[in-house]
Amino acid sequence: MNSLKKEAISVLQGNWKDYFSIPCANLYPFQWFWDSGWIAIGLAHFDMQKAEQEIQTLLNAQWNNGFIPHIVFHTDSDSYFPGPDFHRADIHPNASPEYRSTGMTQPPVTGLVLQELYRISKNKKASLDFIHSVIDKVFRNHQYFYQHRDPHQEGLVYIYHNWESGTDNSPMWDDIWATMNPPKYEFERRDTTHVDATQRPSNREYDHYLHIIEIAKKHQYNDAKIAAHSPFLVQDPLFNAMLIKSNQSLIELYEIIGNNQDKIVQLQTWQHKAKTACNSKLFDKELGAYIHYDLRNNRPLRYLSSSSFAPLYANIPDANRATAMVQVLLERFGGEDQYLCASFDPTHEKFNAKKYWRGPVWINLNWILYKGLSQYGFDQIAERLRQDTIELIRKNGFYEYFDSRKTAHQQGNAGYGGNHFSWSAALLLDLLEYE
Ligand code: 9WN
Repeated sequence: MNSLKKEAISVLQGNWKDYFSIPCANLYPFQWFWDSGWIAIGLAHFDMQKAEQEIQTLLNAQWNNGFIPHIVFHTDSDSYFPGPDFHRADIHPNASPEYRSTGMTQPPVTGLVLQELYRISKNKKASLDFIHSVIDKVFRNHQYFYQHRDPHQEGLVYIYHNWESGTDNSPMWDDIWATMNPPKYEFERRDTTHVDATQRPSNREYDHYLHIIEIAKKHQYNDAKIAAHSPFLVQDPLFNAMLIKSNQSLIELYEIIGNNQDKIVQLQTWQHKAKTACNSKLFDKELGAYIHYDLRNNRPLRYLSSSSFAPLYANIPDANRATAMVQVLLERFGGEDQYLCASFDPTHEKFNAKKYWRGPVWINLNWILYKGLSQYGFDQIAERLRQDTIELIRKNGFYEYFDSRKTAHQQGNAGYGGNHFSWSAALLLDLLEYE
């Protein structure tokens, strides 16, 4: 077996905790929503039972309004801040009585992950039985989003916290921080005891993160009140693309299962409206890709990031638009000195090659872009993305993120954040299959 593959499997085995996986020891000691999805795809390549258990455990923590939290605190650990005592999601009337969690969510990848498990499975019947047993929970999660996160019934759902985006420290949030003036909180950061502080957000940025949670808590995490009062309310192209891709996956899986015509019709209705809205509201003609929209302050956030191209994976742009987007991707992100794909526009003054989501390459976004580009037949650039991803990991190890500048890799290690990071290992395992 390829030695990189062996190492990836051992990272995932090391992060497996009996019935779920942690993203990374010490830095992230609990179960995270979208991490679990990516991890399940990797697990499926060598242990389908664990892949299914990962998803089952996540879905067990679903609230009875369909909401799935972004962190499930299965164990006590003081190596992460903020923990359950800060989040206090239990003040929401629908919170799970059994699992402690946050009161925010993350990009809804579960639908697309179920379809990936089915694709990877060598025992389609057994996989279909599993999918059949959980698919309605995922449908209810989508129902939650369209009922509670789309106040103007546009077909686009909002996020109310940067931690819901998954791309937590992206420079576009700076425009929102500029509208806020949170108090200076007294708290003890834990992340910077595990990772060099220059690779993580600043304390002042954390004040903003905590303040939004305090406002949500003041309103018992009530969605309508959050929509009315949260200073952060954003329609995110990555988040909506994951929901749209997952809608499509649910449609196709329900078709295989049969007898679910009502749900298929509902999903198709959401799908049509969502794709149309994405194309009309979130596409920036001048920049040539999809951007975020600040719903609180009614303005587009006109920045290019790796999220700008995620709609390719959900088949949102038509072929002409997709071709033009690929040009933009190559011009801005694809210089000869760059590994694909920086998380933020490398030609922009706010680009920071080392800091969290302000520039470095993340493996999950590369996987999303690889899949999206392949679907449209852009095989050459898709293959470059795949090779870049493999090379970054081969050179540095299974880091959380990587410097996009090729020169940085000539001077030693240029992998940043946590090491032995689960989704880097999981999605590499999947990418290796396309050789
Ligand atoms: C907050 C677990 C998570 C990822 C996010 C990533 C980082 C957490 C943090 O780690 O966020 O959720 O404390 O920085 O930005 O995408 O899910 O790996």
